[in-house]
Amino acid sequence: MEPNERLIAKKEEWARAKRGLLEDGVAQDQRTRRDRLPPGQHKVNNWPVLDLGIHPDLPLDTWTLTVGGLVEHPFTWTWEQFLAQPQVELITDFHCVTTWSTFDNAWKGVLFRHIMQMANPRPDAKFVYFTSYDNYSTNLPLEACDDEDVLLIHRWNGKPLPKEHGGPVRVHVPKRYAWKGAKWVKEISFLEQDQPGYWEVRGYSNTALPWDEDRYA
Ligand SMILES: Nc1nc2c(c(=O)[nH]1)N[C@H]1C(S)=C(S)[C@@H](COP(=O)(O)O)O[C@H]1N2
Ligand SMILES: [Mo]
Repeated sequence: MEPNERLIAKKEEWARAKRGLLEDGVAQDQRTRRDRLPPGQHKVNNWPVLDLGIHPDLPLDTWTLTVGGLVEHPFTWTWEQFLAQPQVELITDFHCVTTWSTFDNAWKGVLFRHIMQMANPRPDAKFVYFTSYDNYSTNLPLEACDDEDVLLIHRWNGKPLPKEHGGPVRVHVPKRYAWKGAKWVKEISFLEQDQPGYWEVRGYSNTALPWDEDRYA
C-alpha cells in the first residue's frame, strides 16, 4: 500500500467508527462550546454563597480532617499534614441545583484519589459519607468520588478558599450538583451501605447529575 492510501484507509476506518465524535455525531470540542451549560442552568460571573447559614470558625492550628470507616488505614490530618500531601491544580465548572453555574474555577487541593490511596478502602466499602463542621452531610457512591476531578480544595483562583465557601477545606465533585461537595469538611467515612445526607433526606436527588437535570428525588 502507498503511504497516502494507508492514511486514507485509516481515516475511513475512523469515520466509520465516528472517532472523535459523540453518539449524536457532534464533535467533542463543539459539544463543549455548545453544551457546556447543563440543562436548566445559567452562567453567573460571581460565586454565590449557599449553605445552612452557619460559617464555622476553624482556626488552622486546631483544624483536622478525619478519614475512617471501612478502610485499612484510618487517619486524622492536621492542617500541616494536609498541606504536606501531593497538591493538584484543576480548573472545573460548578453547577448549583438552584440553576446557577460558574465556569473555569481554578482550584488547588488534594485529590480524593489520594485520600483513597492513603486510607486504602476495604473491598466492602461502596459509599462515601462526608460530614462537615456545620453538621452538614452528603453522600456519594465510592465510584463517583474515585474520579480524576474530585478534589479537597483549599485554594480558589490563587487565594485561600474563603470561609464562606467552605474554607479551610471543602470538597467539590464537578460531575454532580454542588450540594454533593461538603464545605468545611471534617470527616470522610467509607461505608458498605448508602447513607443519605442532609439534602438527600429532604427531597434532593441522591444521584444529582446536572446533565440529566436530576435535581429532586
Ligand atoms: N458544610 C456545608 N456544605 C455545603 C452546604 C452546607 O450548607 N454546608 N451547602 C451545599 C449546597 S446546597 C451548595 S449549592 C454548595 C454551595 O457552595 P458555595 O456556597 O461555595 O457556592 O455547598 C454545598 N455544601
Ligand atoms: Mo445548593
